Amino acid sequence: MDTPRLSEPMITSLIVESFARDFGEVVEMDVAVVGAGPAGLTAARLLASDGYNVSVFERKLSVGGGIWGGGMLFPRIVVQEAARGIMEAVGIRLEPHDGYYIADSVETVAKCTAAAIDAGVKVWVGVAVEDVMIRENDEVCGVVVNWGAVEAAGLHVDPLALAARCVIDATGHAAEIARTVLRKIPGARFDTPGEAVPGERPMYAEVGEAALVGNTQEIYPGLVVAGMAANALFASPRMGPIFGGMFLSGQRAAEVAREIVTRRS
Ligand code: 48F
Repeated sequence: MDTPRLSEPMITSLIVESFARDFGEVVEMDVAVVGAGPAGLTAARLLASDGYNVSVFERKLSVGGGIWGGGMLFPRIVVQEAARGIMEAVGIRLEPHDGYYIADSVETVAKCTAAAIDAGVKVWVGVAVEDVMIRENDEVCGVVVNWGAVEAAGLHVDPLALAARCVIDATGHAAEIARTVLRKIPGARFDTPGEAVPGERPMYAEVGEAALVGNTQEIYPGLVVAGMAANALFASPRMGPIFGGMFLSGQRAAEVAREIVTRRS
């Protein structure tokens, strides 16, 4: 076929129509994952591999969350044996060192993201989740989204709502979705210290990593917390640039989300 002359209106139409088609499939999802860090990307990939309709919403234009910067901008992360299989499943090369494994942070972001997309995850960058949807029983049943740029500019623009059988809060240290539920749903209480979001404890890698998978749970009907958000909820320590727990938490979040989707289908 001859290469067509470049038409700017055609380019615009292709972008708008392709976006509208794909976004139209997201108005009712199985699982909405908030945050494209290691926990969110892993949970989303595993759910999509099982055929679930999964989207990841990421406020920034870049995926990867806290992976990129490794430790203090040295672009390396460290994982433990338990997470080795999850990393190798997406093709990340690991350098072994006495039971620790070192990975390139840029490679980790690229391969986690590519594997998620290949599995069927839709990744929406520049989209912030600013609220959740509820029904009469006050259970979480969707997310409320707006452009990250609208949020950053402080513009008064109404958001759009997207239904989801399960929402995963993988927003990192801020645990934004869990905090929103506590703030906006009267009577919402979590089975956490103080029935609130106490926030993470200071650095203690051994304890923080050990707690993470257990902290990854359905904290409120329809809402799962994963990754650093889970440790923020249970006042568990931070762990810095050891990332095994984040991938394992993503894996656990996918298991919990499957049960929720089954229960609500
Ligand atoms: O912080 P982040 O990487 O979360 P994580 O998966 O991993 C934590 C580690 O990176 C690191 C660590 C390892 O020891 O402690 O911090 O728990 O990724 C969270 C992502 O969520 C996005 C945020 O921009 C980041 O990319 N995010 C946060 N709030 C929202 C959001 C929101 N309301 N809407 C959309 N995206």
